Amino acid sequence: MSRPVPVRGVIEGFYGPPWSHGARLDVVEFMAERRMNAYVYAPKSDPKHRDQWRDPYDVEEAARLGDLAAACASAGVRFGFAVSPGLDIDYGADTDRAALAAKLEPLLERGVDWLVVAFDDIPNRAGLAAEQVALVEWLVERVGGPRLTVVPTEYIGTRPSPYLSELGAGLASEVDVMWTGPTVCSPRIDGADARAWRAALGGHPLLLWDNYPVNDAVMASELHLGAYRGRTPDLTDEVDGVLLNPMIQPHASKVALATAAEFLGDPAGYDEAAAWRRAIDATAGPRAEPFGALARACADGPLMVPEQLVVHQLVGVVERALSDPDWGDRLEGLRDELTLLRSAERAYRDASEDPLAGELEPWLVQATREADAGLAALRLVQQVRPVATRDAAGVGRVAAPDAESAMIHAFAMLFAWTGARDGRVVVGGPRFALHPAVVQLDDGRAALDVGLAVREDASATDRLCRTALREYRAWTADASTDVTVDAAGTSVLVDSEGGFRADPAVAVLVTSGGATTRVAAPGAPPFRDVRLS
Ligand code: LTM
Repeated sequence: MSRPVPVRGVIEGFYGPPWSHGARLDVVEFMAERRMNAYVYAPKSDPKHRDQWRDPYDVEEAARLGDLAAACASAGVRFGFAVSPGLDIDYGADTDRAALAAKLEPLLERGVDWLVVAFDDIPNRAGLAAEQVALVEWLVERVGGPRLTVVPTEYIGTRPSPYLSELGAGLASEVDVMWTGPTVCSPRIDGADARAWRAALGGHPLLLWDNYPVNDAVMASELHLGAYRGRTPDLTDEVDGVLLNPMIQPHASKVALATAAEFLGDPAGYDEAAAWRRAIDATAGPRAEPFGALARACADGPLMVPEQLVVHQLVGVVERALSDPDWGDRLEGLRDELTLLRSAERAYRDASEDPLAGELEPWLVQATREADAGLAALRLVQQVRPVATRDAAGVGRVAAPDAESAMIHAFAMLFAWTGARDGRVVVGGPRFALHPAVVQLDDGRAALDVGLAVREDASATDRLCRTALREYRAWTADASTDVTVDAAGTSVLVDSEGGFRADPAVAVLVTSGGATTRVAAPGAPPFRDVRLS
């Protein structure tokens, strides 16, 4: 039996420019509308959260945090404040303990009742767990009532380790502990993973720090616009909370947040595809259609391999249709998807009032480049095939491939492809992308999972351009100028201008060299074609 996860929300815990105050308020409202109930302030790049954790917030900063806490409270969202002192704290030193207390007390006075002490992303060493335990014990005594959550230094995996045993045994049983799943950005997490992790820690309440859709550090070239996925309903029975670490782009993060809200509120009833459509509508409003095309082209990331992208699947359809006389029909799905993708940049061009416009800009520019290259590749595929147009009466015009026109299209594709390959952000699958895939070895030590960490040569555009070039090269080996038209087994007369007439009820087969195209009446190739004008 899976139940709604009790604590569900966001931990703003990424590296990179922290969100603006306005964006935080907007996301909190968006979350609350979807019955998410927790927000933790933990931006790694707020110096006073981590690098200079001892420095108190000034009056203005403290007021803004107070305002955020109040906004959370009035929206029914629990506000947590995180401090990350592990880079240089002397755990036992009275001065550092006093600095920590001085840092937290003004927040407690403003009503903050959830503190998160984060010890992630610091070097591990023998004795560290005991020192962290002693500090947290002191903090529990010092601050009393507030709920305390610890992000341990080892926060990934499913296996025991000396650090985890010592930490779990030492922490007071009510202190909850965070975990990111089997790896940092975990593609799959299930109930057994959570049970194993809790056992490694001796049974503390468990909060999943879910690193999706986060795109910081090595992932900054990716925009994770896919739906929340890869978490099984039985996971939700094993954790006390799930907090998503969002992207550097707050508004674009709403796609993941909205879908996660649906899953976490009703894990067994989650319909990923329907939730994704709703999330795209809610995120993009009047621009949902072009934004949806961008989302489909940017849905890959740690939770989804690029080969599952719609564009990759449609390239597969084209590849399988290359020797099919109906290649034109099979190509239309990809043509339409790329045309829509290409329209996205235009849709956001005069949209300075829409905060998504600025966030999406590099990806919109790249989407245009990828779509241009992909469409040029499809046009080249058409150029090395015979084509015909027919009207409703069956009157038509036919053309064989033309060497000059085919070469012009080959060059056009190469230029467009160069433009796409010069881009630095990922749309339609990465040419080279990294994910921080730290995992546990059997003995609990940390290691990199190279298979998860590196994604190479997974661009749908590259795949399509290579296919088109292979087709062009194959045509050059057998570049016939002849063209024949066949209607139900009977050869049709073609005049010197390429004109012909055949029974409109019959689809004709147009053949040149080794390629054949079926053309109904009325009918035309997928792209306007100079050979027919
Ligand atoms: O995940 C945790 C606990 N810590 C950091 C996050 O701050 C960071 O955003 C993610 C993704 O890069 N990886 C981490 O290790």
